[in-house]
Amino acid sequence: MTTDPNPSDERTARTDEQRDEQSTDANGAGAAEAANGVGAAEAADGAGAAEAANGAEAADGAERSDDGPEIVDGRTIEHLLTDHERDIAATAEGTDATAAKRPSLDLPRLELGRRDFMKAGAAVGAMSGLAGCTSILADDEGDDSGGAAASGDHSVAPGEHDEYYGFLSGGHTGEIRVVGIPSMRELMRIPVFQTESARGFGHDAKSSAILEEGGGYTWGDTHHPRVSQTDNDYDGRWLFVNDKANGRMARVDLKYFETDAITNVPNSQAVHGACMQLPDTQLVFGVGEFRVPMPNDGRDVDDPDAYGSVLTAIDPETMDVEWQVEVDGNMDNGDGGKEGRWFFATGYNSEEGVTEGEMARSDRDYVKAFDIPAIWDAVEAGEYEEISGVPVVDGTMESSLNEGDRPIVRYVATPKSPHGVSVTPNGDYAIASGKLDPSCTVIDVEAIAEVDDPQDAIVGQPRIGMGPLHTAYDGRGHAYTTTFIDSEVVKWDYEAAVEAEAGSEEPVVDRHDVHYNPGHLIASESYTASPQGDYLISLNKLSKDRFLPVGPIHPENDQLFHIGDDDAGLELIKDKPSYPEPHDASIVHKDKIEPAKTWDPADYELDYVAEGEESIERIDDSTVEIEMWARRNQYAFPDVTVQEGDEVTIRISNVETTSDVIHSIAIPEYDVNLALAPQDTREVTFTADQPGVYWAYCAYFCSALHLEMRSRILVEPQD
Ligand code: CUK
Ligand code: CUA
Repeated sequence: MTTDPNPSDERTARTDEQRDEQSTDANGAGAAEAANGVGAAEAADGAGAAEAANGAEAADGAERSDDGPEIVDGRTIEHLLTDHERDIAATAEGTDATAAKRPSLDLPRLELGRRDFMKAGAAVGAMSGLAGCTSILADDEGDDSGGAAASGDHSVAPGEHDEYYGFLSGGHTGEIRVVGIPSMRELMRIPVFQTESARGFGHDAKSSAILEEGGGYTWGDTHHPRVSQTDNDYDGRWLFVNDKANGRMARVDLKYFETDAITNVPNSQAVHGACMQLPDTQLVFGVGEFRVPMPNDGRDVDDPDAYGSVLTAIDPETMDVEWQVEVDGNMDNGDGGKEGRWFFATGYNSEEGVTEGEMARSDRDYVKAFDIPAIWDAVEAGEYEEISGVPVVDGTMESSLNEGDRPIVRYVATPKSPHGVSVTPNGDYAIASGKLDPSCTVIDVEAIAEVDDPQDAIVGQPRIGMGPLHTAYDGRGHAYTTTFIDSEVVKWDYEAAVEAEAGSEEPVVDRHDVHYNPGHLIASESYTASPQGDYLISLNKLSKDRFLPVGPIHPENDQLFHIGDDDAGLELIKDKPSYPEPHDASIVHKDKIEPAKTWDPADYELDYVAEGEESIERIDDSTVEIEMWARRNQYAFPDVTVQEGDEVTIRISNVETTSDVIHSIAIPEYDVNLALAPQDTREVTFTADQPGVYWAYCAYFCSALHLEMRSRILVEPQD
């Protein structure tokens, strides 16, 4: 850790200067404006006027509308968002995107640079529809939208292995996808919150119980897959992922690439951010998003003031909820400091509204810095209320626990609705992305504990572009931020941002168009203390015209960049269409994951059924237990006879020891379907309520006699 134990006076002093400068704006309204004051700062130091000279409007460039602060030429973020929505609508309604790429002759702004075009486009309504689709014009670096050759060879030949595992969330498919990087080949899918038949998830007793104990929902919305760490490096043990929809946290065992626990988080809807206390995964955090009554049992249904949202701390071993902290406002994303003390969460809706208009009214929201040891102290001192069986500590602004010299939550005001937050690899800074503000906010992690006013921990506020969402790192001092509205990945130097004036674009060293409208991005091992700094994936929400059309629901576009050569800059290597919809990813070097080749029966709670140990036992009038095995190309029993109405339990082992020889047992009309990796044992129970003959068969193509691998289930009618 290289964090300076004494926060630099210089930084603090300069921040004060910046704030003073910002508050010289006549329209300033105290701290809220100062935190938000990128536009104001530009106007004050004359840069705004210089910029305005390029655009359509000049002297009134600093004019504010009721919609909020001016961003570009008198237009507010609301205007630009409206333009962006229109752009998306035009594409969706069949406007030929290729035609749109052909510059029309009556658009004299074509020779303008890309950013000038942005401004001109915003000022002139006719062009504004294209504002979100910046790649339609050649940029300074030339048109690389066809996938220009990047320096070096990043191909992976047939039969060769990739360098990295990429773990992508699957959004509302409820799953995790595993891809190889740099090939972007999809290697596996891991069902998490949904039933899935190829892997039999939610079909056998064990995975059904996981889903049932996890609340019994049939779907989830995975956003943030994070791999466990030891000493700030991936240990390859687990992957944790949130369910934004039903407020849950799941754990995936990376020995078997299988979900092994789901925790249904109480007092919370929409567990959004997911990450952990570092350096050693001491806790897993779920960041509560939607505010609800606590407990949500019918009380206070129409009293939004009484709603709350919580940060939830989960023990990674037991997956039990340890405690929760209630805070003001919505929360959004989160990330842990590298040193174990601080956890950061962004938020929106400090207004605590319930409509879109109410939620985006205020010019500032907060990054909340949670002091984890102080929270533990409060829990151990009994300073909590137990709600739904969980200790809930009061971390709201008025809480007595936030008075005194060791507040449990520090509220750092940042511009309007910050979205992503991530801590730099050296642990020095937490960087929050503005979403509805063009800046990122650099917070000095060490200073959080020292400053009287949390605002003073803000040491940089570079202007990044329109709609900054998420930030990743290369380990060489660069941050890479996606801009949703500009459709770019912006590379910037975060130490330079600390040196620069607030609102300065100077820290930006490179920017590259992406296609289109990126959400998260991830660089290899970016969430550790030592990112590899070679690859980066931009997870783009829209693909528009990039692939063969496949009907009205488009794939997303995950674009792979090589970022290892600072002279060459960001080099686009490939587009990969993605089924909806990855939000976030973790990229882990292949040497840090050790997947099992076959099951170790010691890892499974059920007794293995070896050849010769098979049995069919009638327990009572209506209960039958079958223990059997599968191997090429047969089951232990060619047929099994039961009586109509019997409750039948089948425990079955795949006795193969050869890796990749997978069997399954599927029983038509009884909704049974178990997948069995070598040495695996699974169990299923069903009620044989339909008399008849049912061919149990193996659904995995396991050998030349795979189709013959069958067994008859004879259900005799009751007379
Ligand atoms: S969120 Cu989806 S793009 Cu859930 Cu991390 Cu930002
Ligand atoms: Cu076993 Cu097919």
